Amino acid sequence: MEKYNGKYKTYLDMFECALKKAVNGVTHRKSNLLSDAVNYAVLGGGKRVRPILCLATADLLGVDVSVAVDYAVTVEMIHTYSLVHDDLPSMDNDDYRRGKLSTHKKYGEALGILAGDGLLTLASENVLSAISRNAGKIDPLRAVKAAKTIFECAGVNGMVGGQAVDLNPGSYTENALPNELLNYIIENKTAKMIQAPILVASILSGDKYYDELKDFGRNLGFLFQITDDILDEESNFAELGKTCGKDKKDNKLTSVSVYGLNGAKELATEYYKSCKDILIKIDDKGFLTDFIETIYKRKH
Ligand code: GRG
Repeated sequence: MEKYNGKYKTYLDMFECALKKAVNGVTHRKSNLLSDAVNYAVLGGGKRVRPILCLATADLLGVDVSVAVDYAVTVEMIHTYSLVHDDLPSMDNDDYRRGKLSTHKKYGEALGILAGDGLLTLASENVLSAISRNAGKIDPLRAVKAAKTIFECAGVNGMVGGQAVDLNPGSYTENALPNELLNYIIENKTAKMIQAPILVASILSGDKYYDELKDFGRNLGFLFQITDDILDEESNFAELGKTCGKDKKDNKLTSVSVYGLNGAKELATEYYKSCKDILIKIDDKGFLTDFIETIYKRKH
């Protein structure tokens, strides 16, 4: 466990340092409320699951982590923009996030929207700068493919598409069964942005274990969302740092509403086992196996 904690800290410190540099480099050119809102949203907490996945997978595949970290930063910026926008009154309407007021509650709705927009555009700027900066270290075509994968996972055929169906399930194919609809939402809204940082690492390595890692990211994405649904039902504000019990109150389609609490827990166990099986196939040296266990057993 000591070895795991040491590696985890190394990845996290490296990521936080790169993130701060990328955000401050732009937002502190001129201090204003928008800069404050962007900083508040992205530098104030978060589990950093996606960046850790990116760095750990890169490390496992022999990719230079100092190159991978720029992609980890881009993924986290996109992820954070999605949380900021998801909290808006027109979406999930949440007053709290990461244990504090959500960005629009702190800075007002317009700045909440703009902080999200700012993070999304900064994410593009960041990855494009990284491609040119690292041209000597990594084949630019590979670097472009990695960046494109992130935006595909985040866009209309990924997270944004999943969010649209989550907000309006009636817009999905007529007569879809609840579990089909749920799978579509989880696959797109959640799993694609878990897959993205893992696929980036594979692409940067020259596509090592690409298919296996794609499958791993999908299974882990489902595990992540199902544990989220269970926590929404069973946890509390002090643990989660956001309002709980909202899914039930808002009549949301979730793994708990479709399969029941015990059914959701069984499903989480199945996805966890599938993830572990894939990690054996790709010869994980232990870090990812321990990391996914923390996701399976997470309390926040
Ligand atoms: C607004 C385009 C758009 C999309 C929103 C991310 C999202 C899509 C909605 C947030 C609500 C939700 C339950 C999303 C599923 C993915 C998920 C569990 C996100 C929370 O990720 P964590 O737990 O958050 O990694 P932290 O704060 O730790 O980074």
